[in-house]
Amino acid sequence: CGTRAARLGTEVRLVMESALTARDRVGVQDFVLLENYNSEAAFIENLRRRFRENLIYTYIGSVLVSVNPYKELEIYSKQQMERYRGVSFYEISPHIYALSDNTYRAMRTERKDQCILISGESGAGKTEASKKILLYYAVTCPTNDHMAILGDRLLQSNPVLEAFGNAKTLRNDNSSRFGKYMDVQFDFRGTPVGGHILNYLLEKSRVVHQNHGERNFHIFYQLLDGGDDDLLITLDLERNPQNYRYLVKGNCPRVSSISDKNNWKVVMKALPVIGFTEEEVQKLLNIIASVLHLGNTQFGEGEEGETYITTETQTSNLAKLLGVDGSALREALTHKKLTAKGEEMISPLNYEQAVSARDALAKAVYGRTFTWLVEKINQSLALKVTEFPLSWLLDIYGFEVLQQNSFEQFCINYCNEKLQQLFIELTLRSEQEEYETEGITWETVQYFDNKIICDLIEEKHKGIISILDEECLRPGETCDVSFLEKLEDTVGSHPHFITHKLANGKTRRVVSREEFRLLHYAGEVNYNVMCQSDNQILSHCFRREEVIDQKRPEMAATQFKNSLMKLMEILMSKEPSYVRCIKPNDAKQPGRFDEVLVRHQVKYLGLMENLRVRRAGFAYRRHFEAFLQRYKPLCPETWPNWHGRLVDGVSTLVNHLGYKAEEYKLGRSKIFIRFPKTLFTTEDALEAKKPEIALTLQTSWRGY
Ligand code: AOV
Ligand code: MG
Repeated sequence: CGTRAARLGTEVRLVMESALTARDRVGVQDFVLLENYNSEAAFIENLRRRFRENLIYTYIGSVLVSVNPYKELEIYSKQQMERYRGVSFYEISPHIYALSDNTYRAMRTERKDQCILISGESGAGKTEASKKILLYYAVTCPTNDHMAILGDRLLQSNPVLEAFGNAKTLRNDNSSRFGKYMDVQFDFRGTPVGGHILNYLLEKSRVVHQNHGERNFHIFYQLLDGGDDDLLITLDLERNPQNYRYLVKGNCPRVSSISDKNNWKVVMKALPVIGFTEEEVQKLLNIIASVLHLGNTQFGEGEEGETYITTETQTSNLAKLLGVDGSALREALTHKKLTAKGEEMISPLNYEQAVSARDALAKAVYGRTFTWLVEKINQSLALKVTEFPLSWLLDIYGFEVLQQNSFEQFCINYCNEKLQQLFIELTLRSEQEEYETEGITWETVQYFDNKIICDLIEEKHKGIISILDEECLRPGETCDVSFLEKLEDTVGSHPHFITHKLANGKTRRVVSREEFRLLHYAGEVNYNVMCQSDNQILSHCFRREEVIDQKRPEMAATQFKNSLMKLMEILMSKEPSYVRCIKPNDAKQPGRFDEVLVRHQVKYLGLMENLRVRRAGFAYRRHFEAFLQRYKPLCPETWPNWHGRLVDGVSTLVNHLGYKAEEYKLGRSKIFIRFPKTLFTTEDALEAKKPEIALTLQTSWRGY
């Protein structure tokens, strides 16, 4: 009874939110209830008001919009989780837990695979959102001793993946530098019983180079700061990150918001939980150390142009750590193996080539270690039985524009284009279907479809990726120039593609001769032509590696495109839920709401269109049963129980409430209400009735 009363108290408070004064202060909790839903200014004002009150979540129908608070809020406790368990979306203030719970229940009752798509630009809060969802599942789902271990592993895999796959960038102190697609499997009781992670394109170039103000992957700094003296001696490492060439490029060894020492402890505790033996942990650390040593390997040039290693001790230690023969390693760093006419030939590398080979090796070693790490985690989460429904979670890197944008930014932004496409297709489609199945006339809404940009990138033979592939397969080092020329020939007239050349023969200043610009849905980005030699991402990260493997490469961009296509296919077959994350300011500070920045995101995320589609005439819809359950106290004929058909109950109720014909429509299973005002009046009436019905509620209120 006490809990009920508490819940009722909460309900009263929440319903209060819909009263006019509260609405003025904190805005509406669902944008569809905005009076002026066509106004972008009203939309942003609503976001701003809620943000000021620390209400970072707002709905657009079933889409959750989240604004990064950049501070810890007391809204993620276990008690909060309990509040959201089994409670319908609209009855309680918006929360990532409500979305998690709804998805979970939909999966159980409808037995359909679900997926939660989290999008937003770098630093908007995607990874934090994904962690909150996982935590919600791990804490609230029914479990037993065995499954508790799995929940623990799911949670513990996060700090490990973040240590190896995240880094401090200018936009986010804990930026994901890989895409993560995680699924959690549940059994018929709703207990999580297995999981799997797919990772996409780790930004390997970061291992050897970081922009100013950025860092390498966290794990390097964690090891140097947190590892005890004995460990560092074994690994032949010094504590100061500034001693390592791979860690000094960004000139940013410390980040005030990050404790490398504490995080190191967390990672070391997590590794055994996710199944790493002591020996494997040691191996892992050896590899991390060896990457640092590799970075410090220096070369000299002999009289005849041959290259030799000047840092001998380093190389011997390196060989020891990697468990390989010292002379073989020396040779690998200074020579290349060619196979011509079936014969193997060894030829020396010049200085630049040796430096490149060293960096390529470092990236390859790190990249493969990361893949191995994900495999290990997957083994520890693996499930034996497979027919149960799944809940998927997609957290990718957000759209980003850097000073210098190269192949990796291209892939990251392309990935975001695809997700946006999916969002457009699925929200519009499902919305349209809803009106159709309910027999309600559908009004078309104009929106920007970014398919045109996806096509520009991925179309067969004519898209940028195809052209890139062709160019990179050509022998010779001058592919950057010919790549740009070919792009101009093929896609030069595309409205979303720009180079320095203007149609009148003049030169455009905002794009240099080595760049092309894409007008993405989220903004304009200049990309370096990607085979460029000082960038070398493609030629090193992929070509050379692949050549070492003696395989003909399937080009990186195409590989990435194909894996994205597969991902989209998987996602299309699921029931999607969306979290749209917004970054309130670029300074990573709490309490700051930069309107220009927010407006830009609201625009490109298509939130206004989303809202318009959602409204398309009706602000609000609810299943007959839920509507009746909530408002039945307002009509003597439906209170305390209605025994007839649901639709008749709803009809009786709204007649009693005096709804006019133009205010609502009854579909096949739902009531559609045209104006927010109607709903607010009804909510206010319910509010006024609360004290009177409170006593009765203790026995009949189901806590909707
Ligand atoms: P991202 O995943 O969207 O960026 P994160 O989830 O890493 O962004 O969020 C960036 C930072 O914002 C976090 O490290 C937190 O400090 C803060 N933050 C985000 N959400 C919350 C929240 N709900 N409560 C408190 N602080 C939060 V990227 O991976 O860069 O695209 O690539
Ligand atoms: Mg992230």
